[in-house]
Amino acid sequence: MLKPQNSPTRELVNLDGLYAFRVDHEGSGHAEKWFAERLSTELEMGVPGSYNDVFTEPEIRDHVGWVWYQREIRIPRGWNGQRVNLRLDSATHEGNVYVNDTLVVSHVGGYMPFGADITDLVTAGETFRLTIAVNNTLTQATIPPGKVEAGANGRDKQTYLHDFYNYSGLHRSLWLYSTPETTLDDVTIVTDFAGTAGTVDYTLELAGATGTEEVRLTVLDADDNEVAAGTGTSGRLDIPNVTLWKPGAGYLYRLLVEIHRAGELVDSYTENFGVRTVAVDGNRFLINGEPFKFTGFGMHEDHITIGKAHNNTLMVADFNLLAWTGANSFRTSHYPYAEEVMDYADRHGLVVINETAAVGLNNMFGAVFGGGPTPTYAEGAVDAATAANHRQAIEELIRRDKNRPSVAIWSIANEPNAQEEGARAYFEPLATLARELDPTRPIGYVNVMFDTPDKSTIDDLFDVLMLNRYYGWYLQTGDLEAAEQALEAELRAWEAKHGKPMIMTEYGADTMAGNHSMVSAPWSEEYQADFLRMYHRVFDRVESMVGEHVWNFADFQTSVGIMRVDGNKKGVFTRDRKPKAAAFVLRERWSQNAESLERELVQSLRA
Ligand code: BDP
Repeated sequence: MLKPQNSPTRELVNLDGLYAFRVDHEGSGHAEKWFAERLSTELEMGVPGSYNDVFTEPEIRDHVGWVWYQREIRIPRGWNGQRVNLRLDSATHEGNVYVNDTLVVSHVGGYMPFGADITDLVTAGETFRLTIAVNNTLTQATIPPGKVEAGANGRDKQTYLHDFYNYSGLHRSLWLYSTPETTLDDVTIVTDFAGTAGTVDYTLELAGATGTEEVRLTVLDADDNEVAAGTGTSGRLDIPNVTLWKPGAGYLYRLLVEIHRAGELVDSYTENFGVRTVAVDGNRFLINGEPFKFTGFGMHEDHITIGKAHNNTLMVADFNLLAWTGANSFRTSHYPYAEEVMDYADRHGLVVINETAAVGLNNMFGAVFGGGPTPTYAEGAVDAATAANHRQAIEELIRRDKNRPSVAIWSIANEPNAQEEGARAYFEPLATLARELDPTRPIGYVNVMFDTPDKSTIDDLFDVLMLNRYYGWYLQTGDLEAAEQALEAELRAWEAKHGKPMIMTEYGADTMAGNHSMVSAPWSEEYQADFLRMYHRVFDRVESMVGEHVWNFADFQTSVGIMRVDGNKKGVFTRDRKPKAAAFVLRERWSQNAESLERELVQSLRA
């Protein structure tokens, strides 16, 4: 689904704001048709926002099941004769959307946009009642998976095999938009270059076409100059003297698609793109044919009070901290991020490892989070139902983000069980699917510390090896000498087995900001700094290491447990974005990189 936009033929109305809000404690809202009348409630909730930290009652914070949002919406008067559409940028994790009494769309999966054409149910100039029911339940079939049990207090209790808190609600923007009867439905752009000549292969899908349309394409550069033009629903456009999209210099072109019929413009849509290539060559990761080393973080969409809501100001602040450290990339751990985040990365030349929400497909974590290890790939655990939702997660992510130059790798799962029988049968079709959907980008999955080279059975299915390792934290706690040896030994074993580029997608130590130690004891700022320095020494000795993403950019909220004190404290910044000592270690190591990127940017601007 294309991201809605204003254009000469389309109008866009943002529906963010305050909504009437009701928690469905009894799970009776659908049967009682809460959508059919004004929501009986005094509560209000802001959109976008996670509701969990907004109310004072534990019954709301840890509610498992449905909550309801409602608001009156007026359709602009001028929209007569246009298609009228709704779009939710996400509903975590399941949404039912009603226009007056009618269910117009249901969607499962908490981090993807969805919507509906509501033309037949509304009238231009008049209002309708928009009701959205959102369910945060995670089951063995959902992505990510979880389990619901009866709690001793009579309420349901949600558990899951990932540590970040299950923030819930409408985390991203809602939109009302008009489209013409004949419209651009999808566009796919693949770029390449040879010397100074750039090429743009495009394929369009139209909806409501009569066959008499003429499609015109124009490529505009960043200064609005026309640099290429063509016609037809698929083809190749040539850009002479192309400016490449590069890490640190996110040069964007725009593809303007115009559909004409009988001399009249019926639809107009603009898609941004960058000209660049990504590839794996032996143990190197190449962007535009040049070796690239990832520096940056695994992150979370997580902020005080608003939880997982997208907020543009907080996003810009986070990106400025990233730039300050010299980071050139990040991973959307452990779910797809808001489209505004991806747009920013495209514009500013950040390289993204784009991850699905498939986190916690690993019952070995039962031993860590309580409950004891049970088989992962089994009926009622990770099974055909999980696989179906996992397929959908991959399809939707690639469809949403396929034209983004920032996306360099698709990560189809975080720390799944890769050693148990069943792992290969589960992952082989998913890897094939990702390749079919996007033959242009390397794919990978993120490997957990239990799945050492002697145990893991799925790595050859992927182009890059992404490792999360905690030597010196969960293993050899406090003993960085032993950790250094163990880390190097494992990386060398991987290098021998795999031969492909390796990225450390997580390495980090929990650190209480303000806690200091002469002897560099775990939880102190000194230990976190020494821990990172140790990893960097090892990375610099192992040739196939092409990336380092520290876990985590900032402290983040988690579910309760004996392993966490008010959340995960592996942040290099605190949850309110103050630097720990480790931030300066990274800035020192990566700023060399930042300076060279800056030089490159200045050169490319001069050229
Ligand atoms: C890894 C997970 C990550 C956790 C991290 C940790 O990928 O989500 O937050 O460990 O324990 O297993 O801090």
